[in-house]
Amino acid sequence: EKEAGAVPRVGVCVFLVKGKAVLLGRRLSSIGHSTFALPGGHLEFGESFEECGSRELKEETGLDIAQVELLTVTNNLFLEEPKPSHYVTVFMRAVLKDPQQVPQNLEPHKCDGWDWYDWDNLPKPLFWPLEKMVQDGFDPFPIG
Ligand code: 8DG
Ligand code: MG
Ligand code: MG
Repeated sequence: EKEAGAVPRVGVCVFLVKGKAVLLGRRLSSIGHSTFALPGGHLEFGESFEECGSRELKEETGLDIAQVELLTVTNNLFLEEPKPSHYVTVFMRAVLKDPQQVPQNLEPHKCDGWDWYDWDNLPKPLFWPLEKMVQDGFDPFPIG
């Protein structure tokens, strides 16, 4: 299925890891509504992946992140959505700059709230691109 004039967009999202937990929030955006997803958003013109991940984290959660590293990229088709979309999604990993800093829900129209979830006890339902990674055995944690 082709949409006239539609193009793939680049999403950048972040596995913000703390011990064995990651930060997730329930989406209120139309794509993936009410599913748990990583913080992240659209790559802006001229940005690096690291800059985009840091900016989106700040905008969405108020958190300052460090050690922002590229993990993997997936190709995600949302062709059945009211507005069919195609995202090349870049997954980064990062840690908190200040381990004491607490997430704030700065975009309450887009997210129900942020919380830490143990990787072995993730909430359901996950946003499907993330669910697929989990099913495939993807592990966002650093070795050791
Ligand atoms: P922006 O205006 O702040 O740039 O955009 P946003 O409203 O924050 O965008 P988003 O939907 O949160 O993220 C952009 C796209 O990235 C999203 O529509 C689809 C793709 N994406 C995935 N997996 C994930 C994920 O786990 N979290 C987020 N936030 N986006 C994801 O494929
Ligand atoms: Mg955003
Ligand atoms: Mg977002």
